Amino acid sequence: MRDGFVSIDALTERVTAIIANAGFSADHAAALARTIVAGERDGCKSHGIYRIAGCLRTLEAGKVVPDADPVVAEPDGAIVRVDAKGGFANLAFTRGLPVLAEQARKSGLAAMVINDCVHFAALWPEIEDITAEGLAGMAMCPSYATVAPAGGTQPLLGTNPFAFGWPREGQPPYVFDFATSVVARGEVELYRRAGDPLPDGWALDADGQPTNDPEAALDGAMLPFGGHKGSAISTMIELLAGAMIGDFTSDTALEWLGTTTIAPRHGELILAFDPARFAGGRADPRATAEAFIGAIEGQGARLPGQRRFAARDKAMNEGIALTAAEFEELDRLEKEGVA
Ligand code: NDP
Ligand code: PYC
Repeated sequence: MRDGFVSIDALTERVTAIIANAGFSADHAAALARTIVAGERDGCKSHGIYRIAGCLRTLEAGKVVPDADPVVAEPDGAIVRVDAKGGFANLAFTRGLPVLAEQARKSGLAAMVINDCVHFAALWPEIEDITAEGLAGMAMCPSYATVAPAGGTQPLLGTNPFAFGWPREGQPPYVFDFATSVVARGEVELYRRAGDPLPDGWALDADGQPTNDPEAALDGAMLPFGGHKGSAISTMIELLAGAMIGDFTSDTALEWLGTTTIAPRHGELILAFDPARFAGGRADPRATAEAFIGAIEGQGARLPGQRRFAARDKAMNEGIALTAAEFEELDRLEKEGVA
């Protein structure tokens, strides 16, 4: 087998089939495949096909409901609550999105609360769904305790992703989406697989000492980005998308799951804003934003999301580049599942 290219449609078909054959309902298989293939298409390897095995292992461990039918409750004011019923978050989000968008247009601001979901995914696909509605969006969730708070040495916070998007006319939205740890845990896992040392400042070993060994980092604690600042943002996510929505924080999520080798269960908080409603007719917020974003680009700075959108364009023209090892992994998953 050699490195090569696969079309987005062909990869989507293969990933959907692998997930459905493992026992997930057609709706879940489609929602999971969409997110995983989007990760590969956009050059986000830490949340691409490498995650398929984790999804299947989570099912094998009995820690995700493969045919969960998410229920969207009648909105409670601006709050749109979706009960994921123990299934992966992706389908729950898709079900809640039209109601979230409608409520955001009605009130200017709406929040989707997803409870009891299993979560492994990047957040930018959800954010792009919100900006496609002409709305600005934010999304955040805890994870399981793998990150020490700044000044501490033991895992307590999750890698807690935080994402934001702003809609733009005639071009891709402004989107950032990052782990509040120095990098996503998936990235450390990819270093471990490649046998490469971690850069300085990413992690501590189990004794609380700085380490460059990915194995020791996975057994120890990752570090928040930006020291006390990342630590505080990560804590905010524990409070808003854990405690406030009546769901697990990262420490209780790990307690419930007992391992970091499969996907964690917790909740997610997603906010949608209608910019025109917030501006109240004072100015055109989209035009002001364009001028501001243009000024950033005018300095030669790259925008977050730009690398991803360039990777997407390339993948749409040339197909998605996979290594021989990745093709072999897909073959193996097709033939044997995670056995
Ligand atoms: P990165 O550090 O790779 O990227 C974070 C963001 O910064 C991206 O929006 C990226 O844009 C942007 N960016 C990177 N470099 C630059 C630059 N030089 N100038 C401007 N912008 C830049 O991501 P992370 O490793 O922190 O996270 C990866 C993914 O992991 C995220 O999608 C996150 O949602 C996911 N994750 C999910 C978790 C979960 O529990 N579900 C937990 C933790 C992370 P671009 O993409 O264009 O490079
Ligand atoms: O990459 O940090 C991560 C992660 C944790 C849970 C899902 N993704």
